[in-house]
Amino acid sequence: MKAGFIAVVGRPNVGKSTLINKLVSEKVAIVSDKSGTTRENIRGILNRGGNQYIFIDTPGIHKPRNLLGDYMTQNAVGVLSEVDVIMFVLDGTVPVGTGDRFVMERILEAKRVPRIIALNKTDKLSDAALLEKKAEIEEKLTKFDGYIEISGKYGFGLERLLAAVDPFLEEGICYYPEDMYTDMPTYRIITEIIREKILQKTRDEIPHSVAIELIHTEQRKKSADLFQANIYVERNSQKGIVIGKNGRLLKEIGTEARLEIEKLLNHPVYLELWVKVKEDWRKKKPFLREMGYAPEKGM
Ligand SMILES: Nc1nc2c(ncn2[C@@H]2O[C@H](COP(=O)(O)OP(=O)(O)OP(=O)(O)O)[C@@H](O)[C@H]2O)c(=O)[nH]1
Ligand SMILES: [Mg+2]
Repeated sequence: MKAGFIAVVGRPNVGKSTLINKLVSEKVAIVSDKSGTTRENIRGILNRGGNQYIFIDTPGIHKPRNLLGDYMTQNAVGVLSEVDVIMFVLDGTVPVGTGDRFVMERILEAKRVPRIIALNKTDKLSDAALLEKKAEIEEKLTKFDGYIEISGKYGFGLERLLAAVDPFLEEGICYYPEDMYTDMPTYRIITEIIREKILQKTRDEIPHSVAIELIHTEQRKKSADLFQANIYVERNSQKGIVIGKNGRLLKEIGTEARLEIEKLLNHPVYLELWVKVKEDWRKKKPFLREMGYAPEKGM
């Protein structure tokens, strides 16, 4: 048995969470087309051919503008020295930019561990574009220990990704039971599912301004489980948007989240949602802690 921790890092929105879900064939992390979807480190575990790969999905590394942003970037940067391999994910559909270089600098500052570049979203690139991209990366970024071309969305190149990681796994060790694919507690998966539906249906500042708190749960054998959750936004105007005309949007969010939670639990569910305003909560430490965004949490 060989096992190891692989930090999956990069700018926001490059496809880290999509990649990890594909690798472990389970929805471990929520995904959206908005930057800043992932807010904390999440482990996705893959057991394959006697190897245990523990992928750590991380928030997109960026220059923070509030305490939540600090927390997110600290989570991601904090794992860089603790893992066996760093997988630096780039979005192949956009030029290599200052955001990528900012991530690279954080990687280079960390304790020396093997570093691999994974060029993602290659399903959108022609062979010629792939060659150009490789040259651009060689020119603009420091040389790493490996370079692979992948598509997390469609699952291209994942065998090569695992093969690139294999030499750095540790012999004779196994960290998790074989049937475990994440360390996320169920209540957290549930609040994340609700947040994902809101992210997918709103835009501008709202995706960044939402936090979910599970306030009451009742597990019942013979009838549907009950989950009650608060959706926090930062302003009154955002509350109106999330609720929508005649409560339509909130209802849609609730239905989609409920269906997914039922699938997760394999049990019928009642989901009750309330939208509440907590002014500027992303700048308020006590509230961040209440929402589980507590700085002392590590890898
Ligand atoms: N075409 C294409 N799109 C992809 C691929 N991987 C991810 N995407 C899309 O890119 C967007 C961002 O994906 P995420 O997986 O949420 O990205 P992330 O890096 O985890 O983003 P943050 O959590 O915000 O840092 C989504 O719209 C995905 O569908 C890919 O391989 N090909
Ligand atoms: Mg993510």
